[in-house]
Amino acid sequence: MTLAEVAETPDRTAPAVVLTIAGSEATGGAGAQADLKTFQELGVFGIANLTCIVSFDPGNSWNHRFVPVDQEVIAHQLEATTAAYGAASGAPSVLDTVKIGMLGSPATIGTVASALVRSGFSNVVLDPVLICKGQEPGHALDTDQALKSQILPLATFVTPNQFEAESLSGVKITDVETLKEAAVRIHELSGAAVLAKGGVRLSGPDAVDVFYDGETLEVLSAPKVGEVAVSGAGCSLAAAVTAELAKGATPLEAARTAKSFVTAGIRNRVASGAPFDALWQGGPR
Ligand code: PXL
Repeated sequence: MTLAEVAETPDRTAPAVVLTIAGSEATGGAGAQADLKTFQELGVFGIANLTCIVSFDPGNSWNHRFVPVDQEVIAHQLEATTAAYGAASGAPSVLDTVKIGMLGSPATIGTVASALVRSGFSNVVLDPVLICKGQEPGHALDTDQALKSQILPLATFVTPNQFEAESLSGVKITDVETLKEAAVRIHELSGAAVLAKGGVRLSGPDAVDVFYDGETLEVLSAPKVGEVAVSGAGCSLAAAVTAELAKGATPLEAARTAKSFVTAGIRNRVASGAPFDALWQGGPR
């Protein structure tokens, strides 16, 4: 349908449009694939612009094999997406909400930061992927630094896991109280709403996350489903926040919906020949 035809169809409601700028994870558990599946389940039109391709190595303890997408190709994807759905596109649903996943290199961070500044999105949800399962903490300090200095200040919502929350806040996280301290500190540094994820990593019977937006401090808690982290949980949580914000939810409502979406997805997780299960976004159905 052309834009002119869309304008002539009175009862048609265009879905909210959302973009993820993220990496591909070949087995489909994490990254852009998890984001797109989450977007579809939550009723928004998802677009993925790829920053890198990750293929786990079954012959080497399932470690990451990481290949960056060429900077020009990243810029071209962002250019095409903005021309089709950005503020000046004339599209019925303007792209106003973006999720940032794995960027992977200082060069990509620079390319994406420039595009974000140009586009002026209202909602920028940052999943600050500093570490993935199987990686050494701090394996790429230049990338961590670039993310903190160039992308974090542009974020309106940030979803760090325990390691990332420690790295961003400088607070050592051992329990819910220190998770709260870290969330408050990250809000003060960034101005963003923060959903700091304790997940299965904090001891106790519940998977506990902390929301803080400068006004409301809320502990989101659900009984743990097993003791092992599931692939795609972090990506899907941030993607669900993104979808809900695009549909008009407040940051706190978006955080609550995302938490229950991810809990249901973990309950219905998918096992494979890999040593970790994958979250199933169709779980809530
Ligand atoms: O879960 C973090 C993550 C994000 N994006 C990509 C990944 C991973 C972890 O494996 O591969 C592309």
